[in-house]
Amino acid sequence: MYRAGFVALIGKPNVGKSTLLNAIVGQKVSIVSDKPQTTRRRILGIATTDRYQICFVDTPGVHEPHTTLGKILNETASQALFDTDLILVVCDVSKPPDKGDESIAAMVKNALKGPKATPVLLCLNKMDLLKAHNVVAHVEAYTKLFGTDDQMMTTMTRQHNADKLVEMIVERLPEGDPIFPEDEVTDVPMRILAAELIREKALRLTRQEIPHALATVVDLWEEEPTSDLVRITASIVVEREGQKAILIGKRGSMLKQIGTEARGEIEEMLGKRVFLELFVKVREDWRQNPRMLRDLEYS
Ligand SMILES: Nc1nc2c(ncn2[C@@H]2O[C@H](COP(=O)(O)OP(=O)(O)OP(=O)(O)O)[C@@H](O)[C@H]2O)c(=O)[nH]1
Ligand SMILES: [Mg+2]
Repeated sequence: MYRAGFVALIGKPNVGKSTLLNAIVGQKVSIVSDKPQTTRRRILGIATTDRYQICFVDTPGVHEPHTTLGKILNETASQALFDTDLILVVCDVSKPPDKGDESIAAMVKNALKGPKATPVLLCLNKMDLLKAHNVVAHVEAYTKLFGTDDQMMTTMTRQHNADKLVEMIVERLPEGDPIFPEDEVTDVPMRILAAELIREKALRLTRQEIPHALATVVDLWEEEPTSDLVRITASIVVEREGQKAILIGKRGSMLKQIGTEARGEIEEMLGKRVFLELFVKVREDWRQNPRMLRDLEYS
């Protein structure tokens, strides 16, 4: 019997939700970085086989919000818990649960108040960083906090136990036909995926205090009718001149590298040649500005 359904991914920032989604979908649909709050929108990632279709909904990591953007991110995450077939809570098992995990447990509990008995499954990730003497205590603490013994320990960066986790997910999905066409992997428009890939490269290549203050947007997307060339103009938005200087780098070297790496992945994604032009703009306090957040399509 075919099984298909939606799986909401929920957890603190940086625990590996997007890594999990990409690993199981088998393609990068959600960007990954070692900085918290990498995911900023709801991202659908679809894994289809001849037995099942898992429709993952990746969400921003739930955190204590300090900005309007932060509040929008948390809201996006909590909405995903309603109207889903399974809640997959991702935790960093190398550390014991903290206040952040407690507030996620409260969110999950709240979402389960409705008439639908949505199953909850725990993915205890970053097993590679878990010390042997902490295994029992951490596993017990997480299963107790979320009120379920249904868990799988994983190392998603190496796809360790990913197949076992998939089987546990599939067992909990409703029987039914595929929801999306089998060749579809996401509902995120190419233009936004391209902007996200640029943001990923910028996050990865820059250090310092840039991450939260960085956004990317595609301003222009032109497909040449006579060739397979796509012309893309995009902006990287930061909050301060100092951040702009870091992103541009010495004689433009940083921006050039971001552009080269992003272009390579965008070309791969589109199967077309890409001409990518990048600009860096300073918009003070864009994370607090509802209009800017709308322009960036975060709300
Ligand atoms: N050691 C280790 N690192 C991991 C594992 N899974 C993910 N990571 C790393 O953890 C970091 C965060 O991964 P993401 O997938 O972006 O985390 P996220 O939960 O989506 O984060 P947000 O989008 O910010 O909420 C990246 O540097 C990953 O490479 C794992 O199993 N072990
Ligand atoms: Mg993420």
